[in-house]
Amino acid sequence: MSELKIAGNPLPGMPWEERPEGCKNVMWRCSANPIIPRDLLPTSNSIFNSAVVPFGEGYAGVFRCDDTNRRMALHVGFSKDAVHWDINPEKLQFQCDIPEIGEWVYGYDPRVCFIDDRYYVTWCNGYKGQPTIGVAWTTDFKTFHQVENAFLPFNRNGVLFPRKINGNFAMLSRPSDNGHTPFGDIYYSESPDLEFWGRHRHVMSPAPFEQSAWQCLKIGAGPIPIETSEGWLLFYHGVLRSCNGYVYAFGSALLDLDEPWKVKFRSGPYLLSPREPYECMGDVPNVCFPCAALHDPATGRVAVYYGCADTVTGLAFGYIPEIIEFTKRTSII
Ligand code: BMA
Repeated sequence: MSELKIAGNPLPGMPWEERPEGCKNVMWRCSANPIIPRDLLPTSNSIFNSAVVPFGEGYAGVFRCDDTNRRMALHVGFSKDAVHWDINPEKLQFQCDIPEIGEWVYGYDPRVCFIDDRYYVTWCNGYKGQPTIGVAWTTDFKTFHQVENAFLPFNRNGVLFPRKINGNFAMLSRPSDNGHTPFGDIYYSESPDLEFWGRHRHVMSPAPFEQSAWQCLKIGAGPIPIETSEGWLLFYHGVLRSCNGYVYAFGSALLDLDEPWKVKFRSGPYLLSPREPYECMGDVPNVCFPCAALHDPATGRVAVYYGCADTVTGLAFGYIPEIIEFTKRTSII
């Protein structure tokens, strides 16, 4: 482990707090949680399941802001410190040359991924009212160019890898249905041009409940995977169905670098599960839903952004080497 290599640009100014005294957990919550309140915008009912990246001298992001009609929309935001955000009250409007694809229905749970020279946004996009994976790119977070939907409905949790694999764009996704899907495996697909997707591979299924119950109903990729010499570090959410409804927690996996559909290790215990009031109370109680991470390769620090109870946004910290060690030590594979 001492020779662990972590890819990525230096990010010494990223949000960070040391592990609180007495805390024995692998990841811990930011003391300022929830860092984004539900009503930051005059018209927002909730701001959660959102994506942030380093941009210019600071940070930019694409945020899921449901309005007080309870319509799901995406908004652009900027920040100097990645903790305090200015979110544009106007919703994000994509430019699209394909009229049928550009017809906005709804959008939610965005991810943002920098590849080569631009930022790609993927999100759950309503196409004729059914969920699939929308794709767009931007260089300036002002103009967003929407391209073809990646997959047929029904699909959610489309997460790009931060570099091409085998010469192709690569994406994880979670085929689903049009409701509150009570099943779900993670799949991998490749595309030479971000338009035609194929080479679909199965990555992983929910875990047997007697082995790891928090992830026994369905699973879905979270933030953009982080490249390390031990494999791609993937944070993913898992769902348990209790007598009170679904419970969303998250854990970690290590995927093979060249064949990322091969899972090398997968954590048995969760890293974070709803227990704070803002994770347990809200529009959908008991949800910790990670969609983005910032990390600094030199220090190994990682900050994970996660939606809390489908209402507000929280931040959790950890050290990548410790998370990798935990993933291997507790692996159910
Ligand atoms: C999923 C998505 C997420 C949400 C979660 C819990 O199906 O809708 O946006 O956080 O359910 O409600």
